[in-house]
Amino acid sequence: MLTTLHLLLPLISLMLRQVVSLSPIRNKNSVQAATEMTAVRTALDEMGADGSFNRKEAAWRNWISNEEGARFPPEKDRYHLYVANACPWAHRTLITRAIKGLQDVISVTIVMPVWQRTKPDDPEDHHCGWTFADPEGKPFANSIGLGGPFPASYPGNEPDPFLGAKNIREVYEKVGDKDGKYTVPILFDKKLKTIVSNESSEIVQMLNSEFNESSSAPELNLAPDELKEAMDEVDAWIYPNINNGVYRCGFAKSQQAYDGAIEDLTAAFDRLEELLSKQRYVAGDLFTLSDIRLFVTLLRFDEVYVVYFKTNTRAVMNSPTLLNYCREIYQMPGVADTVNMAQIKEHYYCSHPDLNKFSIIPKGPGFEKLLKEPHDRDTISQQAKKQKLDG
Ligand SMILES: N[C@@H](CCC(=O)N[C@@H](CS)C(=O)NCC(=O)O)C(=O)O
Ligand SMILES: *[C@@H]1O[C@H](CO)[C@@H](O)[C@H](O)[C@H]1NC(C)=O
Ligand SMILES: *[C@@H]1O[C@H](CO)[C@@H](O)[C@H](O)[C@H]1NC(C)=O
Repeated sequence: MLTTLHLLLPLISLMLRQVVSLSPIRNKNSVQAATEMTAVRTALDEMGADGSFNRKEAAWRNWISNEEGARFPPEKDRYHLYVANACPWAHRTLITRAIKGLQDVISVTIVMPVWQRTKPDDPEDHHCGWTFADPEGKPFANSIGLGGPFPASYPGNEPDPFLGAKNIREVYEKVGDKDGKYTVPILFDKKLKTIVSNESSEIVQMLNSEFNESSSAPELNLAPDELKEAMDEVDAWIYPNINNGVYRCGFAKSQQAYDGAIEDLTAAFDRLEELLSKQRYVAGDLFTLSDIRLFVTLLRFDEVYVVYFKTNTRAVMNSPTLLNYCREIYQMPGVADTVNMAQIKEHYYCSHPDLNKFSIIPKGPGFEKLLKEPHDRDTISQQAKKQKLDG
């Protein structure tokens, strides 16, 4: 009994961290939830022994900017992305980088899919997180010693090229941050050896607008002024009910919480279907960052969320409208290269043993194959063609 508890407590705290880390910034309910759950670290913890208030260093929210004298100017080959294939927020930075043709301008390291202990030599420290490939490492099991064995490296996942960090936690620690949640994506400055930003919604805006000089698609604006209002409007319901809605279903710990989340998700799914049957993209006739944000969740929906997060009231493959919408985006130049469904599945199904003790990965419907078939979205709007996304 005691041993079971010992095993469970770190898992429960891991789960709480996960829920918090995936909470939306704008959703009121989740902000409340996050406040409750981050009680471990409040302003009171920032009081020094003498009663002084020592504010913790702010989260990493710097901007790469073209402006004269900027600390982070948009130089070619200066910046790096640390990402995970599974993480939807990291994925949107990869898609934006691809669509803006910045593959030769911003380098990338992809961490391993399955979370591992980040301080394996410290028996008191149970934190699990993103780890770099270790070509000499031994295969491992999940964090309760079951499942796997998972290889310690894959081709395409590499050790940390700059700091020699073993995991993402060490990247944060090496730039002086012992405080945070150790999240991806990270936009890293190779020159100043520091983190520029760890907030994907801001990273994608920088990639969209600050690298025109080295971008192969400088004229393509993924956040055009005339659609900004429409983007904010759709993001405001898509984010809490779809992007984060799937997590609210998956990490619910009461029937009541799940029932509320699945109802919101189902209604938003139907609303999307309706919207996209009349309109080519979520914010209007032009493809925007809001579509990238939606796509990363729809891509994971049938293979992961329907099963793992119990979002089984709907499926993308049963919705011709949403399936065709996903096909169009998947087929945009460079996007398919950013999709690694094997690692998406391996991460989710194997990183939270409390949801899937033995880390068995379900076979799934073969969703990615469906995305390679022709789409019918040209029939929806003519104006969208002008944007020349189809090459
Ligand atoms: N708001 C952040 C969220 C990033 C985030 O939550 N990443 C997750 C993976 S999808 C993570 O790295 N979690 C690590 C942890 O919770 O310890 C963004 O959009 O960049
Ligand atoms: C980013 O870094 C800050 C500072 O350590 C941390 O508090 C935060 O949890 C990290 N992740 C996100 C998504 O902000
Ligand atoms: C880069 O190009 C986009 C699209 O034409 C434009 O909206 C944006 O303002 C440009 N950025 C800069 C810094 O000039």
